[in-house]
Amino acid sequence: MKKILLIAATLLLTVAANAKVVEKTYTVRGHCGMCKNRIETVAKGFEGVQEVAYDLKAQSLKLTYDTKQVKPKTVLKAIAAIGYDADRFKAPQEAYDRLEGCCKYREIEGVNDHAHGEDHHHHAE
Ligand SMILES: [Cu+2]
Repeated sequence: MKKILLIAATLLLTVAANAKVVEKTYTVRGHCGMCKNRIETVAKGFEGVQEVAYDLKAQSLKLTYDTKQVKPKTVLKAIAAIGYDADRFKAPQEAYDRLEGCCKYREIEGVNDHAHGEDHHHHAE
């Protein structure tokens, strides 16, 4: 029993000492200042997220976060849930439909470059 407690204590200390802040950038779709606000507000709401910066022109979200407290996956999923495609998480159609007209980034192109046409599939029927 004593040994188990010792191991548990050692693990706890190791975890506390390993708090690690990293900065990463993800592709997040958006179209106007309102999108920027909403995306940043959601991201900031997570404990462990220290800084957020959404770049409308680059369609990218920079996250500065503590890897021990939060996973970027969680943040990106929450952003997708309010209507914005975030990295590999695509916003559900119903969430996208609730966006204001000025935010409909799937219909209004222009911020993006068209070089990578990943969404331009043609259906035979
Ligand atoms: Cu918008």
